[in-house]
Amino acid sequence: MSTAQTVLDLDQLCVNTMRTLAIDAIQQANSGHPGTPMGMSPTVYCLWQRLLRFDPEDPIWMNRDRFVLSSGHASTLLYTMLHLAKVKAVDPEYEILGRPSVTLDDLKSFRQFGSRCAGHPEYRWTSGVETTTGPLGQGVATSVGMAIAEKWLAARYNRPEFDLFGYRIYAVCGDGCMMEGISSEAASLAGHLKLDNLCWIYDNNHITIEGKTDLAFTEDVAGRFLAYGWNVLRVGDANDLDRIENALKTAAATPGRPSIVIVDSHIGYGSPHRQDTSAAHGKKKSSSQRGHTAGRRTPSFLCPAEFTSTSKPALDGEAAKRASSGRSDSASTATNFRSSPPNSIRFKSGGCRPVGRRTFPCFRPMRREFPGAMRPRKF
Ligand SMILES: Cc1ncc(C[n+]2csc(CCOP(=O)(O)OP(=O)(O)O)c2C)c(N)n1
Repeated sequence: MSTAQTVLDLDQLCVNTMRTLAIDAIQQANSGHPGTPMGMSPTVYCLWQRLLRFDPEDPIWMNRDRFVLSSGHASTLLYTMLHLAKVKAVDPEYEILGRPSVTLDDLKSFRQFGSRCAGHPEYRWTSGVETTTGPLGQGVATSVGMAIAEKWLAARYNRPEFDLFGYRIYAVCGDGCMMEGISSEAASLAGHLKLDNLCWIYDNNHITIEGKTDLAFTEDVAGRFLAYGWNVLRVGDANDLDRIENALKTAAATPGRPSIVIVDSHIGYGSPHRQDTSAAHGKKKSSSQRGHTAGRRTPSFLCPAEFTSTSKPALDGEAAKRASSGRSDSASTATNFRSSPPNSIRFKSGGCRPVGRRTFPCFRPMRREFPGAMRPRKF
């Protein structure tokens, strides 16, 4: 078998495993939203595998790309990705624990009390979740704040030859997010501020909770975003990894404007009776349908050996390689920065903190005393 063929097969295997694990988790919980994971697994996989600079071994590296799942109801899409990418867990003190963030057992306890796989993604509860999402529109709005934060950090601390910050923010959203006023306000601001570090990926499946979107939502989304000053890109087939990759790369290479990639997808893709219907949005599949979707009657929570091997990096190691090269670049940048700081910054003797107002921001973690609550630490 040629190398290209092997890569293709690994891509397909990973996408299908994301889909079947999502279905199984929802089936086991007897509740959840399978439609978007079925339709958008290829897009999310493509982003993580081919573009994202995110090292699963170090999910808190400060210059990592941020991934936001604004369609929080489709949380299994994120949990399966975190599981297959073998993202490591961190504790409330921001120490890497060595254990995976999302195990197969966590997926098996999806939507149960205390599970790492809560119904909607929760920040600081499941490592790799960058912000809590669920209320439609909230994730995309937060992503604009994140993009502003990155621009601020870069403007304040980057110097010629010392690029400490340069990460991108990706947010996956659906029709529900687009309908919310908050996403319009945030998108308008992002266009005004020319946030070219921001990319929204719009799951354009024409279906929402009540039925077809044209019951209530017929606006020209592309036209709206053009008017906001965004770079608008379109991918006509959510299963075409190369086109998705091209669009995301074009977005990353477009200066001076945020980008939106409109991906035409099929909700519940592969489900024999529910694809392209609102029934796929939030209903579990019958076990016979689950078997059909997978092309065979799979045992529950089947995870091929390619992804369970502990010695082999998940996702072909590409995401990790990209991030760890970025990490070592930024580590050496930081070292050089300290040893020979640019003229505009002076350091206290022996320390790495600049004097005067240009101190590095220090983001202390919040302590989670018990599930469901967060308390600020006393310093
Ligand atoms: C502000 C807000 N209103 C209502 C809901 C309830 N809700 C959850 S998912 C959903 C429909 C989302 O539709 P879409 O984004 O098209 O998702 P898809 O059907 O493609 O999965 C609704 C109304 C919510 N989560 N947030």
